[in-house]
Amino acid sequence: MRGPAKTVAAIHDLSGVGRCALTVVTPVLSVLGAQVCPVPTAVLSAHTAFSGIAVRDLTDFLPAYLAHWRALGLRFDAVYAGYLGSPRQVEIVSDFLKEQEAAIKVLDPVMGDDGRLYSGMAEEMPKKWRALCAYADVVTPNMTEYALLTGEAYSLAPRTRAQAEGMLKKLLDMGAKSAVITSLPLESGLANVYMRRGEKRMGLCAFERLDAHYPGTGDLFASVLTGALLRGEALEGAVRRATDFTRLCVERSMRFPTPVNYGVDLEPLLPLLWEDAASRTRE
Ligand code: PXL
Repeated sequence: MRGPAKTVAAIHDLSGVGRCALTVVTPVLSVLGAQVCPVPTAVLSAHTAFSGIAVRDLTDFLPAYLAHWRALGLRFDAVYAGYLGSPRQVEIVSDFLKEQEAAIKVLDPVMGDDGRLYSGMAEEMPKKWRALCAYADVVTPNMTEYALLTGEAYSLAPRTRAQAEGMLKKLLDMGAKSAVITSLPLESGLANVYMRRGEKRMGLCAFERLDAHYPGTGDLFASVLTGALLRGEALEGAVRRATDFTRLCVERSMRFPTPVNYGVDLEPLLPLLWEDAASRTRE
C-alpha cells in the first residue's frame, strides 16, 4: 500500500474470551493493513453469552480518553463502532463522529441476536442507535438489529426482493449513506444484501445456510468490510470479501469444532485475508 497505514478508531468492547469485538476487529484490520486505535467501551472477562462474567463498563472513562485524542488533534481515516455499553456512550460517540468529518463511518448497531437484546443491553439502545445511524456511511445490522432499529416485529420469514429493498430503504431513511443487512432470508436462500442511498435496486451476496451459529461473526463481517473499504474497494467488492471470509471461518470452525461460544476459528485463516489483500495491491 502506498503511504502510511490507514487509521481506524475502533469503538468496541474488549471481551477476554469468545472472539468478538476488539479481539476480532484488531487482528482483521491489522492484516488488511490498517492501524487500529481502540476506544474500549467495556471490559468483560468473556462476551455476554457466557454466564457469570465479570464486566467493567467504561462510560465514565471515555470522555477523558477522547479528550486526550482531541488534544492530540487526531484525524482518522475510519471510525468503526460496534458494541456500545450504555445510552450515554451513544452521545459520546455521536460527538466524536461529528468531529471526524473526513472519516469513513461504519456503524454496526450491535444490540442483539435471535430476536432478543444481548444480556445487559439497555432497553433504550435501539432508539439511541436509530439517531446515530444518521452519521453512518455504512450501517450493518443483522435481522434482530434491523427489527430493533425499525420497530418492526422480528421475523425470519423469507422475503421477496421488493420486501428486502423496502427494508434497506428504511435504514437509508434514517440517514445512512448505505446499508447492509446481514443474513437476510430471501426466497432463494440467505444473503447479505446492500443498497446505497438513491439506488432503486439492492445488491446481494448469497451464501449457503450452515447449521451453526457463532457469536462474533457480525464483528468479523463488519471488520473485513471496513478494511476493504479503506483499501478503496467499492461496496460490492467489500461485501463480497466480507461474506466469503466470514463463511470460510464458519466452515473451518465446523470442521474442527470447539464450543460455539468461543467464536470462529479465524486465526489460522488470517494469512488468506492478507494474501488476498496483498495480491490486490498495485504498488
Ligand atoms: O459480537 C457481538 C458482541 C460484542 N460484544 C459483546 C457481546 C457480543 C455478542 O454477544 O456480548 C460484549
